[in-house]
Amino acid sequence: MLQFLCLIVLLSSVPLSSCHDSRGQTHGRLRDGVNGGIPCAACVFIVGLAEQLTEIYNESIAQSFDRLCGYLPGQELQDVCKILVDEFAPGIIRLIEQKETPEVACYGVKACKHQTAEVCRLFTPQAHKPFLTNPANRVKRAIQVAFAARNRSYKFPDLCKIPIIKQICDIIDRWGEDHLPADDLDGDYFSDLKTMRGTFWRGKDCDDLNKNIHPGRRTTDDSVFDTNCNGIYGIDTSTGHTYESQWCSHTPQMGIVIMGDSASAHFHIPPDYCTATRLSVETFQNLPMILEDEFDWPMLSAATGYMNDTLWKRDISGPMNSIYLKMRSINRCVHRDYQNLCVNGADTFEMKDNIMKSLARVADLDNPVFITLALLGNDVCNEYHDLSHMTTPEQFYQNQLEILQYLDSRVPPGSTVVAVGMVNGSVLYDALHDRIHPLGALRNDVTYTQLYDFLNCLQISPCFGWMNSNATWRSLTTERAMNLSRALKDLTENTTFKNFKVYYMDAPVDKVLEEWQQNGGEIWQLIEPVDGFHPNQHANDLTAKIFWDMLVQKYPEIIPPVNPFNNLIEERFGDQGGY
Ligand SMILES: *[C@@H]1O[C@H](CO)[C@@H](O)[C@H](O)[C@H]1NC(C)=O
Ligand SMILES: *[C@@H]1O[C@H](CO)[C@@H](O)[C@H](O)[C@H]1NC(C)=O
Ligand SMILES: *[C@@H]1O[C@H](CO)[C@@H](O)[C@H](O)[C@H]1NC(C)=O
Ligand SMILES: *[C@@H]1O[C@H](CO)[C@@H](O)[C@H](O)[C@H]1NC(C)=O
Ligand SMILES: *[C@@H]1O[C@H](CO)[C@@H](O)[C@H](O)[C@H]1NC(C)=O
Ligand SMILES: [Ca+2]
Ligand SMILES: [Ca+2]
Ligand SMILES: [Ca+2]
Repeated sequence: MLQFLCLIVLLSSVPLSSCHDSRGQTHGRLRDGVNGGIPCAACVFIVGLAEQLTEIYNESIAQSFDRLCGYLPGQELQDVCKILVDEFAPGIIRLIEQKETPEVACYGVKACKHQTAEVCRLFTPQAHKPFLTNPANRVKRAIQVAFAARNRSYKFPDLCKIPIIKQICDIIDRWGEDHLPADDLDGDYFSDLKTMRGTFWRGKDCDDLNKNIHPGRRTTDDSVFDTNCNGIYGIDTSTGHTYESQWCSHTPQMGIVIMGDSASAHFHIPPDYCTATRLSVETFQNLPMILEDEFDWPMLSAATGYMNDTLWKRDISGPMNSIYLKMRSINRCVHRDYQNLCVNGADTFEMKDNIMKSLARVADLDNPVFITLALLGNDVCNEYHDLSHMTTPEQFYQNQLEILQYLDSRVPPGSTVVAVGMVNGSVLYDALHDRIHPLGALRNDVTYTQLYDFLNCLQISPCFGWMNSNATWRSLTTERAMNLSRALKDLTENTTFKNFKVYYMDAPVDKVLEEWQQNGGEIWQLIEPVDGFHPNQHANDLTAKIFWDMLVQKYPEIIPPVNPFNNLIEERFGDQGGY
């Protein structure tokens, strides 16, 4: 359970798959970090929350741990939680009772390890002993106190060996695999289950026993059945023709594909997970679904969103619009023809080595696609404290070229690819640095700067360069990102492909911020509060509108003409079977 409360999952925006990239680096399953890495962060967040609960409910720290375990969904998970608490509680409780900070308590039980010169700290001591003395001595003493509390040293257990947690680990293992639907009987890469890369990610397979029936299939004039899953089928008895041939077959239809990273998958951790005052037995109710979707919300995303937030009000809220919905409003025949091929932590290496192969399209049988290639930051974002782990412009060019060449071999003629440049992540620090993170909501004792420094101290940040209090690093990272964008622009301007035309577009971030501010908003309101890194629901909504407007203005030839039969389709087929 330690792994799953709150912020731990922030780290899932990093590569999870185990593979060697062409820089010869191994992507570990989760980054190792230093000073205890992820277990240390998990311990600090959980002890920090538990310690806040003691104040909120006027109870002992032991009672607060019980309370936290009781909030987890399912008896089995609660039982495991109690076992883990029993393992660590003696030392932690003694240290917290002595007014030590959550960090010192976690060093005490060896969840955090003193490996580098610094002691990694998150909270400003307020209800705790201030750090007047040498922090290293505090840590040494804490280890003795914790040991004395139970006469046995502490060791972080291998959580994935615990049966109920093993199930969760298995789900997480899937995150790094082939990015295909878990349940796809006919192997056409479409499914009729929602989570696990199912219909939340790609249009529903309306016949999962026939691989020739799926969203995006070009229709023939004579099929009475719904062979492309767009909810349009049958014969118009007044004319003797199928509705599909009358209203769709001769209109230009383009499916929507987005290939990118956590930003376009719409990564979001419910803020309640990290807010002590809001934790309750209801908080983690949707956790199973959220885990199965990799903490992503593609069905609410700027690229492929089609739902509203009413089902998950507690976890996520805000308006929704998407490129898919725009395309569908132009031609209702493309209903369900969307694919969100985004993976948390994806950079150009992972895209070319693995992710791009999850595209579902048959060049000679399917309709053309509109692909947005949006690898917005991970080529410069990782946990390492240096520039050498950032992709070079030459390598970026080469990777993107390989991706485009692969797409050329896979997409039907007449397709379109829009390659989006990198974002300027400097905005994150500028907008957030002195604001309070949800973990510090009770006592205003955690700013985003403190969170960034803490994650960097553990070397587990999803983006050392931009999530950094050092301005030199932020501008070096932006400079590299802009160089990569230039390389991509250069590539798109000097290369042609057989089956699609490729366009370059700057990431619409600046325009989104501008419009939001013009309407009286502030930039921090567009950023995910828990991770301080991703665009939130409002940003997704606005991005869809602005990206679409940019396309219409800059490249109007991309936008297909409106299907004159849309109204007839709506009248006859209603919601076309929904999703
Ligand atoms: C907290 O609980 C203790 C007893 O456990 C009680 O003496 C004290 O008055 C309570 N404080 C508040 C603010 O309720
Ligand atoms: C730890 O061991 C010492 C000496 O053996 C003993 O005095 C003490 O009571 C023990 N403490 C605990 C919590 O078992
Ligand atoms: C939101 O979705 C639900 C279920 O999909 C639907 O019943 C409801 O009408 C939708 N609300 C809005 C405002 O679109
Ligand atoms: C990046 O954004 C920051 C503001 O957050 C701005 O000061 C800087 O000039 C931008 N850099 C580039 C290259 O656009
Ligand atoms: C910021 O980072 C640069 C590059 O590592 C370093 O030279 C500089 O001393 C740092 N500045 C501060 C204020 O720490
Ligand atoms: Ca299928
Ligand atoms: Ca099928
Ligand atoms: Ca159909």
